[in-house]
Amino acid sequence: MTALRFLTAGESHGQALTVILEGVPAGLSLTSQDIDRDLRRRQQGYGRSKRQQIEEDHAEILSGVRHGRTLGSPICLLIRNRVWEEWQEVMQVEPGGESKPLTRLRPGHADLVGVMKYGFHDVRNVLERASARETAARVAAGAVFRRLLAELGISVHSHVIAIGEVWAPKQDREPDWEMVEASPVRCADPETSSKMVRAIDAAKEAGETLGGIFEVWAKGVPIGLGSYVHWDRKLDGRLAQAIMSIHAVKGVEVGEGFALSHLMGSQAHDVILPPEKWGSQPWARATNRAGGLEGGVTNGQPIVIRGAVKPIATLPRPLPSVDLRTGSPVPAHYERSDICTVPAAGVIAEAMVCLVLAEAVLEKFGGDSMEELLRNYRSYLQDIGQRLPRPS
Ligand code: EPS
Repeated sequence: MTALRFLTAGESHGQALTVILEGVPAGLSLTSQDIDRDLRRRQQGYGRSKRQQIEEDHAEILSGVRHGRTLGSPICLLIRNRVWEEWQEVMQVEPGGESKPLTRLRPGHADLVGVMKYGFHDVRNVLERASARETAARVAAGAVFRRLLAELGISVHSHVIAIGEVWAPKQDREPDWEMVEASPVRCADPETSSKMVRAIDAAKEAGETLGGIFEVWAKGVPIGLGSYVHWDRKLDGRLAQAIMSIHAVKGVEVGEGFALSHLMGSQAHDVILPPEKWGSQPWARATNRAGGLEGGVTNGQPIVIRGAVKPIATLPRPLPSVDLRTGSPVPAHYERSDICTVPAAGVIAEAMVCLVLAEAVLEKFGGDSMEELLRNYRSYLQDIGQRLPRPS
């Protein structure tokens, strides 16, 4: 049984999204503001659709929390869809309700595979759940896991390193996270940010969409999370799956990833420094090409993991397609769409990384209460000669 899990429910234009989290220890301080902060970050980013101006995502905590502390019981969160007002008839739960079936399939979305798989005649039955709206529920869950990790001194950030053809300059240093948060595209370099904004404007003008690459950093992660023993317990594999599960992600890279494959062995690894060179970091390394993971186990360096996002499939200037009902050639369906979701995808990836890390922490250290978890954690850190880092 996994130590931690969550289950989301909800359609994009249904009444609400919900998520149930199980396995969060008792005694963690949690308020809806902790969650709303991340929900807001997910909604931002240059190139988002009008939908984000309609919604003002807010998580109502329905269970599992009392007087600002978790109880150890399942936590149920609810995020209402403001659009529901206008979609009540189309999305009516009870029998009846009027809605013209959607039949013009969008290549690249789940439309075709979904209608075939479930035997539907109306693409709306697929797109309502396949929509990336579901990620609001994931981000809400991730914010709870982020709170848990913060108690252990672990923090998780993301930034955008490419949008379309525009790349941020390569840097070995940690990005300035305040600059990232201040950028409309979540990129720390102001010049690159402006270029990315211009690229999004040009794509919009052309009726196009744009993909890109985000990078997630997890800091303060102790050495020893994950496993080198079994394939399904390797933490790099679990992180990759979690990132790959995000809508429109088509590639995942850990540390220097693909670039390592072109180097000689002597150039590709992170030399272990002698203790006199450790500074504040135990088992310090000269570089972090492995992205904080060796043998499927965290090595105490920051975890660095990237996701490649394809341009989203709902195109303002639709691709040629086929009508599901008649079989005749038609342009694909279009209502409205984001031009670029890469900044938001980074925030969603933070949530997924928080889930995987919180799960790995609970597997290793256990505990029904935060007190018990922290006691176990401190004792491990003491054993390996490391102090609990301060959250940054
Ligand atoms: C999204 C809400 C959706 C889309 C988007 C993500 O809203 P609507 O369908 O009402 O415009 O903007 O969904 C997709 C990217 C997709 O491919 O389905 C959100 O809240 O993130």
